[in-house]
Amino acid sequence: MADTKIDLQQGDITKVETDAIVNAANSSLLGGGGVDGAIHRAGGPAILEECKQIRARQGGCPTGEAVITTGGNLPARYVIHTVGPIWHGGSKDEPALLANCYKNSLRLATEKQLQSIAFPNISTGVYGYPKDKAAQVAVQTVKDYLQQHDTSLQRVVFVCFDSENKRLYEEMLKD
Ligand code: AR6
Repeated sequence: MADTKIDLQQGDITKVETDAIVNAANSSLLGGGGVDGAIHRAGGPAILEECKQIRARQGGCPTGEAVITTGGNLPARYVIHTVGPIWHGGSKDEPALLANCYKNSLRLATEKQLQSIAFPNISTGVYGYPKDKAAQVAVQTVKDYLQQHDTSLQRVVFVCFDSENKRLYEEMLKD
C-alpha cells in the first residue's frame, strides 16, 4: 500500500481543506438537499454551472459514477460529484454500487494528481442506506483501492456529520 493516511473527522465537509471534497449528489447533478445542498450553497454558482455543462455533454451521472467540477468558493479546489444508490433492502446491488462511488471518486482524484480527498457518508441520509453497512463498504473499498493502485493521494478523510457515523468509522478504522 502507498503511504496514504486515512483520517476521520466530524463536521461540515464544506469547511474541509482537502484538494477535493466528494458530494453525495443525484443523477440530475442539479443539486438537492443534505450535503449536496450545503456544497452548492457554500461553493456558489460556478459549481452548478459546470454540472449543467456535464449534463449537456453526458446527460447526468448514473448511480455509482462520478464527475468532477471546480470547488468554486469552497476551500477545496474541486468537488467530485458521485451518485450513491438508494437503499432498497440490499438486493438491488446496493453494496457494489456504493463501492463504485468510492472507487470512481478515488480514480478521478488520482487522474487529477490530487493529494487529498474528503468523503461524506454517501447514501446514508435521504437515500436510506444503513449507516453500519455503508461504513463497512466505504472503509473496505478505500483500503482496497489504496492497496491495489498507484495513487497521488496522501490523505483520505472520512467526514462524518453525525456522531453515530463517527462512532462506526472509529470502530472500523481502529486497526
Ligand atoms: N457535511 C458533511 N456531511 C453532511 C453534511 C455536511 N454539510 N450535510 C449532511 N451530511 P444526504 P444521500 C451527511 O442525504 O443519502 C440530496 O438531496 C448526512 O448526515 O446528503 O446520498 C441529493 O441531491 C448523511 O450522513 O445524501 C440526493 O438527491 C450524508 O451526508 C440525495 O440527497 C449523506 O446524506 C442523496 O442522498
